[in-house]
Amino acid sequence: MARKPRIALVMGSTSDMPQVEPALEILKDLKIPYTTRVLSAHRTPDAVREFAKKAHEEGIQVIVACAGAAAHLAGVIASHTDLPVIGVPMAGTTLGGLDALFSTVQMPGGVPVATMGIGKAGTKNAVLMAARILALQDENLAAHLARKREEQAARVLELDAEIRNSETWTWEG
Ligand code: RP5
Repeated sequence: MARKPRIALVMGSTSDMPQVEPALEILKDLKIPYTTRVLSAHRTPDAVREFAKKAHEEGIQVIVACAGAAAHLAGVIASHTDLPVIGVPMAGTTLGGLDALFSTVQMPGGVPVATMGIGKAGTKNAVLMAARILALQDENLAAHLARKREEQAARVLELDAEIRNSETWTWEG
């Protein structure tokens, strides 16, 4: 039976897709049902409002909002809902995402947006942060996240061992 999405990812434009897509694999791996929308604070303001107002009653628990340029998406969503909103500044403009970072991170007091780093890494961390929020009330998910963190550490140590044994990266003269 299909489960209701617990996380909603919203992108300001389809041009943001390449920076969002890698994070979807993380959610699938963690078995967290999600939904994705393309909505723009500037181009479709009414649809953004409607989405944000209905998200909670539709079962969404965390919203990840990814937008570039003069990125108001996360802030506008946060102004219409009490759900946790995580903003991800998208790269791709002539300012390389710094514009979106400043637009997303500098919220006025009273309307919180948890802002991640720019681009793909930011989107990955946004869904991991969303998963950690859900894991506070979901023991299986908490265990899954802990396992993933251990696997990641093991992989780095494996690479470290490879480097230490390689003639390129270690030279004793
Ligand atoms: C933002 O403007 C979008 O999130 C995107 O990052 C940026 C450019 O959008 P397009 O002109 O490529 O549709 O709203």
